[in-house]
Amino acid sequence: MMTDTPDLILWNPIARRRRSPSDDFLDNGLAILKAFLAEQGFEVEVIDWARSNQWDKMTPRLLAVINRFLASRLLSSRDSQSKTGRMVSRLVSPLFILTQDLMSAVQKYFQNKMIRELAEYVRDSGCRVVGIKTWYGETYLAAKYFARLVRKLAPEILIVAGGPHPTTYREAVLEDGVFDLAVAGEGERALEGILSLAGRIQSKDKLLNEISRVAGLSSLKNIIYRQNGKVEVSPPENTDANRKVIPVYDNLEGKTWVHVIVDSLGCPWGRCNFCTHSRTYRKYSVRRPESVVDEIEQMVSRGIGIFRFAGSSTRLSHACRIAELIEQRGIRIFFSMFARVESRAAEQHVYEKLVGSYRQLLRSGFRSVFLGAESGNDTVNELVMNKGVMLKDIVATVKAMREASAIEGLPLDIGISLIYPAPTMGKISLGQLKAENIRLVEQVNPDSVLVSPPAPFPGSSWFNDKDRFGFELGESFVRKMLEYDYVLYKPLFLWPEIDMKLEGLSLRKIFEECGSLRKTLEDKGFVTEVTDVQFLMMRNAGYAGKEGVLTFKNQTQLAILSCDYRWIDSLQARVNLASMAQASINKS
Ligand code: B12
Repeated sequence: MMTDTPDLILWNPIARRRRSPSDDFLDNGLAILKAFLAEQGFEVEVIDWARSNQWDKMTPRLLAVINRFLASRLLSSRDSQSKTGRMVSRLVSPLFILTQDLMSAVQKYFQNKMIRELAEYVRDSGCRVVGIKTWYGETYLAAKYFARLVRKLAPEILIVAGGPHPTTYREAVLEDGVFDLAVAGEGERALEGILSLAGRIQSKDKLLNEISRVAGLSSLKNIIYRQNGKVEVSPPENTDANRKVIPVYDNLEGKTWVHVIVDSLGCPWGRCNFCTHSRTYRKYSVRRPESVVDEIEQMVSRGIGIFRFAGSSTRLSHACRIAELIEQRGIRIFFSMFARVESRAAEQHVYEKLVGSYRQLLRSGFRSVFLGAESGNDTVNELVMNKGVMLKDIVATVKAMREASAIEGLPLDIGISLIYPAPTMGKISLGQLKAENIRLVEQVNPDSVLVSPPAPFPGSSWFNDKDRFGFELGESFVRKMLEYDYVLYKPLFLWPEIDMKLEGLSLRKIFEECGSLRKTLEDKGFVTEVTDVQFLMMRNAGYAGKEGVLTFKNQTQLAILSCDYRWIDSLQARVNLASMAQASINKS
């Protein structure tokens, strides 16, 4: 920790247990804020808890080992059809729930203790402003607990919430009075403005009044603030990916050495009915390929050789320009990204161009990709999703990727995501939608399928036009969503209900339906719920083929269920070695 008084402490909270082996990637967002603010003369201390050793600190080893033993029995009996298997499951289940409850209680104790110590540290640091990166569920609860403590221990410190949550949920983040301010979207210039004012104005009340006044005049953008008892949002900043600075990582301990690189902000399509990314970034802005590749080179010189593009949906022509430069400069890295299904991909000339583009990407180190397919039914894709692509486009895009991979002789893991169940708007039955989703998966034969339940996020068309899409949202919906913990692998009966229905289905029914599609696909031999970043991790750690994916998935599931993270920790160590080795190839 620091010796000088920081102007700002930025904290990244975590949930009590891991959600995924990729939870502790290097946090580019916080590192960008630190680098940008340092350029403006501010001292920033980043306290990033998303580190493997931090989860270990909250988890009693012995209990985790017992948990792992029970979880492995449960998982193997779940897959067994025999009478003995069912009996084992019946005997082990209550024991497992007991050890899980005990684990949660112990973790909560340690988490609260650590948060209390952090609040004391912040109080004693002399800083005037503390910022919290806020995410879903338990992480959000942790952020609120910390904010309450800071309020009590150091009432003059300004508490600012930022990151994905206020970006999505906006005014709702300030509604219960825990945070003083919030920032929606990019935090660089909003924090610069806040820190400049904090340097001039000593009392917190006066500071808050001044920030609200300036935000009210639109001189400070992206600010969520209170004025006259109401929560207001100042106008959004113009999106410009070229203003991004190169992040500074000052502590790599317990992190996975994969650098998430801003290639673009926003989405080139920006019209999907379920999505809010176009609200976060008002327009699609691409970062100059030279800047992207300069940043890649800098990271490589620091020993990082694996990358993930941050774009919500990187435009293919832009990705190709970056790939071309990577090739020209002779840089050897691996990377993954989200890509968009190409409209009219089935037309011969578009298809051929696609194959060429993906060949170029593969040569520059592209190794895994995720595509939003959303559904296998064209009416749903058009009316419900407004994705701008059809079934034949999805099939042809994946085919082009496979062909490119075969021609270059380079591997590519392809994942597609589906939203199921989805609004049907009376056009099709749920059974038919499910069948068509299965047909789509069979046709494209992806390496992984991500099946997500529908969520009407505030700001999306699904939310704004909920009646038309068949959503019933209660008064507490947004509040509950803020704290909702969407954790894969959690047994269905443990999911709390929320005030939401889709075409008459309660949330639990929605999850049940979603799980049933996942199960059908798994029974048919498809891998589900493995993401592009997880492919990057496992392949670099030496897990090859479908066998490797299944080992990775089983081990991850076991580790996450039991909180015995030794396997994930060793995976991280192998990924880090691979990242370093890849980076070092570039030196010779
Ligand atoms: C790449 C990515 C990842 C990567 C790396 C994340 C990372 N380095 O931050 C991986 C795969 C690890 C990941 C993991 C997760 N992700 Co993710 N991820 C993204 C993605 C695609 C890009 C993020 C990015 O790099 N943006 C660019 C950087 C520069 O922006 P940024 O980090 O948001 O930071 C800026 C602002 O948010 C703000 N800011 C950030 N922190 C703070 C703090 C303060 C105080 C202030 C004022 C401002 C501020 O300023 C920063 C600079 O401009 C986004 C979707 C998207 N396109 O934005 C989803 C997204 C952020 N992820 C999401 C989720 C849910 C997750 C997971 C919880 C998934 C899970 N495992 O269950 C985990 C959480 C990881 C964790 N640390 O706990 C959600 C967040 C939703 C929410 N409201 O919480 C998003 C929006 C995707 C979605 N569902 O639409 N993710």
